[in-house]
Amino acid sequence: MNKTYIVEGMACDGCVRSVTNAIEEAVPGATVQVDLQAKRVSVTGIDEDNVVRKAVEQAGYSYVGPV
Ligand SMILES: [Cu+2]
Repeated sequence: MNKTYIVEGMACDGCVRSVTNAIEEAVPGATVQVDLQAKRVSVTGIDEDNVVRKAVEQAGYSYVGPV
């Protein structure tokens, strides 16, 4: 399943990389795309929102929820 989440606290490309890496590590085979301006993180191949929430929070950002 492909889902898009709102994530707050990302300020630069480094943040984008951190969030992308955290989610891709937590969800094997997932592809992550981040729209920094829109605070949107799109994830392919995701079944569990909680996995994304944990990865985002552990990387130090604020998980708001699915769009
Ligand atoms: Cu940053």
